[in-house]
Amino acid sequence: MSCFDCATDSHGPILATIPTSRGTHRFGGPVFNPVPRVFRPVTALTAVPIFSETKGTPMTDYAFVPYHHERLPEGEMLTRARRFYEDMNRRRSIRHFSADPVPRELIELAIRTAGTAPSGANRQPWHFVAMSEPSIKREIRIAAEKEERESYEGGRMPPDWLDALAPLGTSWQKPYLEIVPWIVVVFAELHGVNPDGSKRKNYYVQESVGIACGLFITALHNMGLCTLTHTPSPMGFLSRILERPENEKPYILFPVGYPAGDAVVPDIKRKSLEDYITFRG
Ligand code: IYR
Repeated sequence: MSCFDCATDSHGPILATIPTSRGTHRFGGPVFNPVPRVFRPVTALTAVPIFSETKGTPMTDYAFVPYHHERLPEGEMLTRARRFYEDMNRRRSIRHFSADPVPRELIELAIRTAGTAPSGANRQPWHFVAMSEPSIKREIRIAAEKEERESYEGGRMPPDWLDALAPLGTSWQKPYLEIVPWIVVVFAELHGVNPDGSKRKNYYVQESVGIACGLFITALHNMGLCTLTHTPSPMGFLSRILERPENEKPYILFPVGYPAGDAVVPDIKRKSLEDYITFRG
């Protein structure tokens, strides 16, 4: 697979020609593969002919617009890159939160940022539920702890897993779920639904949602908030409590807020660069 954004093996002429629901290419090009499509992007209304990377074959109904990019002097690139790395390197997963309120707009901006993630065929297969009501946070805590207790103490987690977690001091107890001002649950949209109710395929769902979550975490850290990537297992209770449709699967739960005044984190080290990098050329 060579192109993540369009999820095709190549941009060759057959895949590059997208038929219209009328069976003819709207720009008068040849129709190689006239499969009717129910879903049409809104931009089809304003589309101009676009040509593939290879041979000038019309390949899409999307309008292509200039990409505006500000090229920075190399010195400034380095300064920004170092500053950003140093700041990101201060990020830690937090398990002790303050109850101090966090404005809703900040949560919204973090979710907006997550929504800028690249995704397979631009399907953007994610849904974010952000909640601050004490009653629902309590309901989630109770349900998460029930599952986690079964995992930690009921034999669902094998001994090697428990051993791996022991130095981090995690347990089935998740009081922070009631303390934090916000819980954000991310759902992966396994498939879309066409207007006629039929399924619309999504592509690279796990990768796409994972990248969106990475951007969410980065955005929170950048705005001075903390979170934890929490994956109570199994997470089916989140679909039920948050009333999400069957085509969405809970992916990660993020408690979001400020750290407690006395928050501690384990003194763990990141791998050194040499351990996870290979340069060639
Ligand atoms: N979901 C459990 C267990 C857990 C698993 C991993 I892998 C961690 O890095 C941390 C915890 C929990 O949240 O406690």
